This record gives sequence, structure tokens and C-alpha cells, in this order.
Amino acid sequence: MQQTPGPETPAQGTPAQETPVQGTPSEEAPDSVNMSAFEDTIARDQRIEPRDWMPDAYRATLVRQIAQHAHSEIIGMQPEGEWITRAPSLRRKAILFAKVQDEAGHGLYLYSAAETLGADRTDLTQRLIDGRQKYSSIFNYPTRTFADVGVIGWFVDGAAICNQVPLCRTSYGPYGRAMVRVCKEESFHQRQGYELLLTMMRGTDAQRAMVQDAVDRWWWPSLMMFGPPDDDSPNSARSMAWKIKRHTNDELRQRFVDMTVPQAEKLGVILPDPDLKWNEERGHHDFSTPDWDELKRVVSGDGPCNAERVARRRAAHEEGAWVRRAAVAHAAKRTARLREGAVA
Ligand code: FAQ
Repeated sequence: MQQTPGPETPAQGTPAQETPVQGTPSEEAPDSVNMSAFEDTIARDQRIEPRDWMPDAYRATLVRQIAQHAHSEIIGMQPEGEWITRAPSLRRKAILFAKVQDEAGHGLYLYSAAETLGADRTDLTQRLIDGRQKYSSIFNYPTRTFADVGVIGWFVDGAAICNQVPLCRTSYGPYGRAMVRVCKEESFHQRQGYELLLTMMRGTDAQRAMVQDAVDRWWWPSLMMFGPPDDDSPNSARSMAWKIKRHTNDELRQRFVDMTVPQAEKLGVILPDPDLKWNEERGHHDFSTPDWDELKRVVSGDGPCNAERVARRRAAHEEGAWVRRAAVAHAAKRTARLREGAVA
């Protein structure tokens, strides 16, 4: 990985603790001095910015997480994208089109945030299509009916919101600022999914059955999106100490369950867990343990749609090569023209 920070992503909003901080006292300062400035910035809940000194492991952890996140947004266009041509009305088609396009935008903000750490987007894309970098397990499941589009909005975007709202306060500035805008769009996505399901639940018995079937298939994979349990999450402790992550995987999973249960009741669907119940003492819902072996299988490439998703991404990348070449040629011509103008 290249170590030179690139240009910063434009600010996307103003989350809490937004004071810009220069964590680097001097480029020539010994690492111990830089490290203590870095730790002090983190301890004061302020932001690390691209030109600040940061430990290599902090940079590497961020590149890993932000790249995986970006890849998830881009691969995540596929399951719902398959329904754009088959949407049941022009209105649903326009909504779905806009949503899928938003996910592309999220991927682009995130790749830009990774670039501020010195990562190269072409290299990240290559790592994704070579299977050297991960993307979220959730996008390796098939979308069988249009109800899946609604359930993805409700569960998957709902889980994304639980996970990403705290990331607006992550310690790395460009990532946190990208998250502010992403979260605004994700909450719209979640509401459109829920509204679609409410409409279907007011429809025929067959439509209600379709919604319940989608809920049954997406519930457990959605809980797995939050990652392995805390006692099997190798990155959590360090990411929490560095305030990259603000909550553990299990804390966010619990938050998602607590948020979703009343929504399911209102919708009139049954979440497929007989042990799901309110625990007065804990002030939270108890729920069964997800199948962690399934998560491991899907993350390691053996999910129902892994091969298909990566093959499609690879084909899109190859088919888009001429567009990238044309854009580079256009930019070169434009720069040359500007230079000629400056000389004349
Ligand atoms: N799938 O030690 P931890 C969305 C990996 S965006 C695949 O707990 P960490 C929007 C993990 O990377 C969804 N891999 O790791 C949308 C690590 O791998 P490594 C994506 C997973 O980083 C909606 C290893 O297992 N969101 O949905 C998964 O501390 C609708 C050990 O795990 C983000 O990326 C998984 N589920 O915590 C788009 C949010 N879980 O590299 C379209 C940002 C874990 O060490 C339609 N990311 N792994 O080999 C995060 O918050 C964190 O990275 C976690 C994982 C929580 C995902």
C-alpha cells in the first residue's frame, strides 16, 4: 500500500466533534512523539485527517474496512438491480432505479475516502474481483420475488443504518463525513422498503405470503451482516480502541433486533425465531444464535450467489474498460487545451 495521502474528500456534512485537528506535530518528529499526538487526538474524540500522522496499522485497518464497505455498496447493487426490468409498476421501477443508483454513489464516496489514505481505486477493484478483498455476506443471497426488494430495504438498509450511524463519529474524518450523507440516503431506502411491504400486506393472500417468505429467508442473513460474535471478532478490540468502530458487532445486532421487532408487529409478519422475546430484566429482546458456520461459509466464497456476483462485477469491469480509456483520453486532451490556453 502506498503511504502518501491523497487529496481529501469534500466534506459531506458536519457530524458531532467536527473540530479539525492537526495530529502531526512535525513530519520529522520521531514516531513516539507522533504516536502520542495521535493517541491524544483519539482520546479527545477528535478527528484524524488525511495529512495527519497515523500508525501504519490504523491506516491499514481503515483501508480494509472502507474498501470492504465500498465493495459491498457496489456488489449490493446486483440483488435488487435484477428487479429493475421486472418492477410491477413505473413508480416502483423509478424508485428502485434511484435506490440502486444511490448505492453506486455510496461506493464512490467510500472509494474516495480510501484514496485519502493512499489506496488506489483500480487496485482495490482488482482485489475485489480477484477475491482478495471481502464484501458483505448479505449480497450473496438471491432475490426470488419482488417482496425481496422490500425486505432488503427494511432489513438490509435498516441494518446498514444501525451499523453506519455510529460510523458518522468514526475517528477518521473523510470516512465519518461520507457516512453522514450515506446514512441520510439509507434511511430513505429503509422507508421505501417498509412502505412497499405495507402495500403488499394490504394486498392479496398471495402477496402477504410472498412478504412472509422473504422475511423468513432474509432475517438470519441480516443478523449476520453485523459480523461474527464479539468473542470471535479479531478486529473489534483494536478498532474500538482507535474509535474506528463505536460499538461492537453484538451491540449493533441487538440494537437492530430491538428496532425491528415492533416494526414486524405493525407490518403483521412473524420473524422466524421462536425464541425471540422481550427480556424485561435486560431491557432487550432475547434471540437465537445465528448459524455462524453459514456466515463463515458465505464470507469464504461458498454462499448461494458468490460466484455469480463476482463474475458479474468482473464482466462489468472488463466491459467498462473502453469508458475508462475514453475518460482518461478526454481528461488528457482537456488538460492539454487548458495548458495551451494558459501559455497563449
Ligand atoms: N460479511 O473482526 P471482524 C450496505 C469479516 S453496506 C463479510 O468483526 P470488523 C448498504 C471482516 O471484514 C454493508 N465479511 O471485522 C446497502 C473481517 O475480515 P478480515 C456493508 C465480514 O471489520 C444496503 C472478518 O470477517 N457495511 O448494506 C462480515 O471489525 C442495501 C472478521 O470480522 C459495512 O461494510 C460480513 N457480514 O467488523 C447496499 C459497514 N462480517 O478483513 C445495497 C462497515 C465480518 O479481517 C443494498 N464495516 N466480516 O479478513 C463494519 O462496520 C465492519 O467492518 C464489520 C465487521 C462490522 C462489517
